[in-house]
Amino acid sequence: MDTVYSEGHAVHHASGELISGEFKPAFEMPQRAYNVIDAVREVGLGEIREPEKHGSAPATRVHTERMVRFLETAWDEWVAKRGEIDAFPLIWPSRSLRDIEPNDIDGKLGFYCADAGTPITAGTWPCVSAGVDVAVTAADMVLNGADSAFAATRPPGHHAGKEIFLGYCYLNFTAIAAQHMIDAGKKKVAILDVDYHHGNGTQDIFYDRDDVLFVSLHADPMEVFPFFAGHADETGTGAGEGYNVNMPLPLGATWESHYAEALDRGIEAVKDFDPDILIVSLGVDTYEHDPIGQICLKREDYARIGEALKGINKPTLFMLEGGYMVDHVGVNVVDVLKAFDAATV
Ligand code: SP5
Ligand code: ZN
Repeated sequence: MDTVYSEGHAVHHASGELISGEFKPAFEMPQRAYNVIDAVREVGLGEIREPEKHGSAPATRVHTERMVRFLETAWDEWVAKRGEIDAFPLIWPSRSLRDIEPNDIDGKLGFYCADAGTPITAGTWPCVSAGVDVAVTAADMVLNGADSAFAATRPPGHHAGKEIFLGYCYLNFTAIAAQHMIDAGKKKVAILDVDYHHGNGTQDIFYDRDDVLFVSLHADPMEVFPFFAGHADETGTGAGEGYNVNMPLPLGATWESHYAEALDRGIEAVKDFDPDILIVSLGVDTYEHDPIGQICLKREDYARIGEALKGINKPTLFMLEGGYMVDHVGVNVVDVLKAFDAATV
C-alpha cells in the first residue's frame, strides 16, 4: 500500500489546549505524523508520495465557503487585534443565543470553533491546505485503480462539520476524499470510522444523503467528547435515513468484551451497502495506553482490525485520524495497514 504524505503538516503546532481545567501542552502535535511516517518506512509498507496541489475547492464541496475563508484569514485578523498567540474562542452561540456570524474575530471564533482545544495558529491554514492535497491525491490513487492507499494527514479531521470545527480538527479530510470520489462519478462510498471519538463532523456532512454511508464505532458520547453527537438513535434524515450507523461502546471496552462484535456489525453494515469504495477513518486513540481514551485495545488488536477490514473486499482508502500515545501511534496504525495488505479475502 502506498502512502501520501506532506511535510506541510508540521507548521501547525498548537501551544496548548484547555483540558481538565488547565491549559496543557496540546496532545495533537507534529510528532504524531513523524512517527507514523517512520513506522511506514520501517516496515516498508510501500512508496511514500508527495501530494499534488488542489487548492481549497475540494474543501468547499463539504464545508461552507465562509468557514473555509474564515480558516484562511482568521490568523491575520487575530494577530492584528491580539498579536502572535494562538487564537481560542471564549464564547459560543449555544442553544438560546443567536445564530449570527459577528464581525469581530473573537465572536467569529466562537461562531465556527466549538471547543477549547482547537486553536487557530500561525500554521493552521497552510497545514490544513496540505491536508486537502494529501486527501485528494490519495483518493485519486484509489479512483485510478489502486486496491488501497493511506493518506497520512494531520491534524485529524472527523470532528469538522459543514460549518463547525472542534476536536483538533479544522477541515474534514475524510469527507473531502469521499465527496471527491462522488464527484468523480462513484455512486456509493462507505466511511467506517474507528477513531475512539465519534466522527460528528463526517456524520453532519452526510446526514441527509444516501450515497455516502457513515458507520462509526466510538466511546459512548454520554460519557466522553464530543458528547452532543454519536448516539445510537442518530440514523440519518430524509434521503439519508438509515445511512448513518452509530455504535457507542462502554468505557473500558476491550476487543473481547465489545470491540470485535461491534466491528463485525459495522463491517456487515458496509457490506450490505455494497459501496464502490471504502474509506476508513483510522484513529488509534482506542489504544489501552492512550492519554485521552478509555477503550482498551491492545497492540495485537490493530492487526485484527486490518484483517477484518480486508474482508469487505473493496478498494480502500485509509485516512489518519486520532491517537495520542505518540510513541505508539505509528506502530498501531501501520499494524492495521500491514495486516490489511497481508490478509487474503
Ligand atoms: C480527532 C480526535 O481524536 N479528537 C479528540 C478531541 C478530544 N478533545 C477533548 C479531550 C478531553 C479528554 N479528557 C480526558 C482527560 C484525561 N486525563
Ligand atoms: Zn479521537
